[in-house]
Amino acid sequence: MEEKNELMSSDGLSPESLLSGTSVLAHANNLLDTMLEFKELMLGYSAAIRQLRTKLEILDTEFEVRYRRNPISSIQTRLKSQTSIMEKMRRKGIPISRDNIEANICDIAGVRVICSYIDDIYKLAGALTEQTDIELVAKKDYIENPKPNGYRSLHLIVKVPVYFSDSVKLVCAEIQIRTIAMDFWASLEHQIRYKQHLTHSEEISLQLKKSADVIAYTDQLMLNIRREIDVTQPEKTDVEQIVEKLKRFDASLGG
Ligand code: 0O2
Repeated sequence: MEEKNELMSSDGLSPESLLSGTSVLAHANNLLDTMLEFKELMLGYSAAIRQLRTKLEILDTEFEVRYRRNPISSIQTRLKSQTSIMEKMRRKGIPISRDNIEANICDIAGVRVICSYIDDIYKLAGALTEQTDIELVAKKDYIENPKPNGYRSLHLIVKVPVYFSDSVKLVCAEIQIRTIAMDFWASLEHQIRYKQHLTHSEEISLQLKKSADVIAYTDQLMLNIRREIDVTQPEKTDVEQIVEKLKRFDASLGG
């Protein structure tokens, strides 16, 4: 009897029962239930990404029709991988469960918006978070307060409603909004930091910080140039105004 107990697995199943068809099927069934629960969780995040992308694209089109200018250069989205989610939970020392993941990880749904100018970032962030169905949970302004390494970007944690056939769920998402120049810096810095798995030497950190400062200066310069052009536009003739309106009419409405 004692010998048999030693051979039992921690959940009380003997090797014989583990090998029996019914037990294997029961385990497979439980495993699939867990996997499907995870799939449903990710369905909400993936839907939130789609909702946010649509909202942002509508704002961009509105700008194009009204002002003949696109504030958004591109939108990138990503669903955090299962491995990254587990790794983040482990780092935070939180036991893994659906509820804990939902309550503690806000960036499973990630949307990155790349803008042309710094003022576009704030216009978009304002227009999006003022929408009545969007709840702003947190805002980190790394443009006003850049990270010590030079990282600049506006981060918003929002909740967006996702409608299913039988329920509505408020789903959390992280939106990073930055200029093309800020994105250029962040992408290369990310590659250098993560791909090479190196801690920067002080010299490299200094150079990265210096290049971030140059980029911030350039962003400001480009914004000043655009504003100067905006205010020094000569008065348009009647014909020019008609051509301008026709161009706005020609703007693609997407969809
Ligand atoms: P990935 O693969 O881009 O998702 P959190 O860890 O999110 O709970 P934290 O660290 O305060 O809390 O979040 P924060 O500061 O808002 O930054 C989260 C994300 O911003 C990162 O996600 C990066 O995408 C980006 N980020 C922040 N700091 C830097 C930086 O110094 N350089 C670069 N290139 N990106 C940065 P992940 O999860 O690290 O990676």
